[in-house]
Amino acid sequence: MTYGAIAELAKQWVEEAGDLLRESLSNQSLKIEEKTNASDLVTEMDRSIEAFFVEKIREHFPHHKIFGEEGTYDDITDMSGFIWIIDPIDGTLNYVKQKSNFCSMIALFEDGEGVVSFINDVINNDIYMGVKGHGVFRNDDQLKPIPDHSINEGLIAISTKMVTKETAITQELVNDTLGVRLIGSAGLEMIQVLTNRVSAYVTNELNAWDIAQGYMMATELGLSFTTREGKAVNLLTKNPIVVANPKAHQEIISKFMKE
Ligand code: 2AM
Ligand code: CA
Repeated sequence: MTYGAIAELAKQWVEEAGDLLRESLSNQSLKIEEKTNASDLVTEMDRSIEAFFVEKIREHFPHHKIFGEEGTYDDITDMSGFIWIIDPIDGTLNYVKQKSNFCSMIALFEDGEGVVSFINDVINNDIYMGVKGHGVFRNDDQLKPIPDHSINEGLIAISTKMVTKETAITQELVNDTLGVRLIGSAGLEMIQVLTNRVSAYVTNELNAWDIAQGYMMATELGLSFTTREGKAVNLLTKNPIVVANPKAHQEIISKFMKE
């Protein structure tokens, strides 16, 4: 099956999951539990959307491996072969508190390289899709390449933990830009960079399911996506990341290397 054919099939699953998520917003008795702390939540929808994707993948691609936030871990010790990475709801705290600003994401990697990827901006009903060799799309529109520019010409997005735990470098970074924007969903923050609404996204350590989908799309669009040390992302561990156009990316990495 070509990457395009896989994407066509997976797009139907992503659309169906988006419908289920929109319908769930009117559920008054949604079950919510804390994971590690009061700001780290999981709902019955995180679990059921992951189960939905897992069922579809197993049905169509029984030999592919799966790595999902809510507990689907096949025996994955390296990135060889086909691996699906799932974040059923990215920004669960927003899903619960705001009923907006969350997304649903899946990506397929082949031998460590992202080949098909989806980020569904559920409330805006915008599905972002990356297909290796074909580009990145918002619904039917292809995203344009982003002109190289300095961080002082644009906005920066950062993860919330950088504000509370890394104040000095965060202040320095923000002072060099036109301003800072925070959403609280890594997927939607990466979309901001992919659509050139912010120039860069910088984070503390995030898991594979938070970044894999944006990583695939950013790479396809010619953006730089690395750890804060400028090293290649390793999806088998957590990574603090910088994603930006190559010029802004280099400026940000230089700041981290001076720390
Ligand atoms: P999630 O909603 O899928 O958990 C919020 O700043 C961003 O960080 C979201 O993308 C959120 O994803 C992620 N996140 C929340 N808690 C986290 C944790 N303990 N470790 C890593 N990422 C986390
Ligand atoms: Ca999640």
